[in-house]
Amino acid sequence: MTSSPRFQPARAAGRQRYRPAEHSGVVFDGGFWQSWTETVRNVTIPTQHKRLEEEGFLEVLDFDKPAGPLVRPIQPSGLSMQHFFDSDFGKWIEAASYTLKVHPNAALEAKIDAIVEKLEKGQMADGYLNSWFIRREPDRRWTNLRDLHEMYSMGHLLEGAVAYYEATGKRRFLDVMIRAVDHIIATFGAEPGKLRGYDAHEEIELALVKLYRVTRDPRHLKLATYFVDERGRMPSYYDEEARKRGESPDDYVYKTYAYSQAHMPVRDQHQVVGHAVRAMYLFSAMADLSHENDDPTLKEACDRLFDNLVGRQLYVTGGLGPSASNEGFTREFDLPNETAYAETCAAVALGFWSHRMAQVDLDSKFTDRLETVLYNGALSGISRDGEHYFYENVLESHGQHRRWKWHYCPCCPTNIARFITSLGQYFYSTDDHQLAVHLYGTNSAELTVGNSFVRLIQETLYPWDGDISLRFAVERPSRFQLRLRIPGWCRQAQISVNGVAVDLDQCVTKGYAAISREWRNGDEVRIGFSMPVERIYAHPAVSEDGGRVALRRGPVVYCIEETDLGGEPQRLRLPASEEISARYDAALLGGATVLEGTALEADITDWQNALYRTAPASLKERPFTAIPYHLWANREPGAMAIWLQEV
Ligand code: FUB
Ligand code: ZN
Repeated sequence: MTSSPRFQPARAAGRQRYRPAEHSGVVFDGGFWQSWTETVRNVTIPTQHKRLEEEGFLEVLDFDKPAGPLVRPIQPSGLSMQHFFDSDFGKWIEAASYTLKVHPNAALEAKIDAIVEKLEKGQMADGYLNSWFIRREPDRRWTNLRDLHEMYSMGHLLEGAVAYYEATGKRRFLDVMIRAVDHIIATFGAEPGKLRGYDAHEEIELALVKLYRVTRDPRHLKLATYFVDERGRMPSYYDEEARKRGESPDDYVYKTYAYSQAHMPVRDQHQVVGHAVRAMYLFSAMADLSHENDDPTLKEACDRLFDNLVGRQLYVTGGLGPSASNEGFTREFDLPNETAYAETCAAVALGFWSHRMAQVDLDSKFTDRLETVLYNGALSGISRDGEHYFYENVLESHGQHRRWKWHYCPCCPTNIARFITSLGQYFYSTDDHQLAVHLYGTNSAELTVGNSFVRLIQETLYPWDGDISLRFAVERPSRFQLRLRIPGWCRQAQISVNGVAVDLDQCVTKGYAAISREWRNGDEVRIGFSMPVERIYAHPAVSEDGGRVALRRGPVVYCIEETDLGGEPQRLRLPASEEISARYDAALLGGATVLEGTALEADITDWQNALYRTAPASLKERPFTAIPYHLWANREPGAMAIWLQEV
């Protein structure tokens, strides 16, 4: 076996950092993720392109035609969803490119090339690129960074361009976007004569780091750093910009720049506030920059913010941002279930942030959250058929919630698509001496540890079962340290190497076991994570969940749906002593482990017309089946609940 050029590690800069696996080097050839990745490749990617066409998203690229009527009207903020249509096909190109890298597809490539050709034609001579402003309002470009998403859109195009270049080697799109970045560099910065602004919807920052990792052009890193450092500087650029437009800053629809995490410099922020997706994209860039610039102050800020999110503001599903009014955070411990906004994009972006944190600090507290969103609050955003979606991932429903084919603001479908099509990169990381396994699920992976090429075969029924086999195929004996994440949910773990038990009391640091040895061809590591059904309780300050319990097994959070129960799960009372069992149901939506038990159901038959009475409802036994939350709303519509009353 020789080291293939496809799997060369990216050149490291600054401090040592773990390098995520090349996503294309990890093949899900069985197990849980096989059907999801195939469905996203075969159904989601083509149908999303179809929707983009049908819904007029690609029409915005017809720069040689006069702009047609608006497909999305202007909102009170002055923003139309159409302002950022570029971001949607940017994200779609990114997701499609990840599939292309492993599964070449000339027809798909031609669709992307057609978009790139139009973008190139439409790009202004000075490099500016945004379909809305070029076609509709060229004189208003860069006049409203607070509301109009110009750099957000360019950031997504840039991420798409990097992914397409890495998949195909074609430079055209990348060059278009480098010209757009050159234009931004010429326009924005702290230097005299430049605008001292930054986009209120973060995204360009992390995209620039991705670009920098391809180009190694220090200007790309410097621009990302400038945007992060500038954020929240007072007096606010947005006030100045509003005055220049002849508007009063007081008329800002969202009232506070906390909406955009621009209320104070990022290093001073302690609480996660504002719009959830924006926050997660910003923090992802901060994690990246903490490494690239060897800047511990950004890492410290990220640590504080991460602890605040996880300790006070995160749903049990990994969903985040409870409120629709700001698409984000409200007060700490405010985690309503039925009205949860918990946008799919936000959960996906928490995956991005957690993953980046783990590359600079191998701590399972980060990868635990990556796993939580992966199996719960992000995966719930896409249907089992791969072409229906949730934007809001509520934790409770009375049957009013339905998955949709396309959304008025379809940011989420392409986000979940790019997450799943690049999933391999989240499973493993390496540095010169270590191979870290973050996630479990059947796959075969090709990895580079230092100068050694390693093939790793992971076999498991995870997340339905906690037994995992890792087999090594190495060209020649190779010494490195294997780091294995012990999930935070696991109370009893066993690991052996070639049948010899590993003493976990001696070798676990920050939730990762470390096994150093010379690895030889055929070596096998066996892992056993015990996976009982667990009852989860919320902090007493989460008033919605007082007296209630959620069920979890391994990383998977469960819910009860009306279609299984034959009634509303809100009427169930789960006895504290009730034993709950787990059973694999091969017939359920492609196969899943379900939980079964008997609860008490409040009887409604003897209430006649009374809304209130002096005697409580009588209770009768009711067997129930709970299914993985991510699978809900794939069958008949009906009520659903994660949190159940406990008696
Ligand atoms: O504003 C752009 C995207 O649309 C945001 O990230 C989502 O929350 C949705 O509002
Ligand atoms: Zn979204």
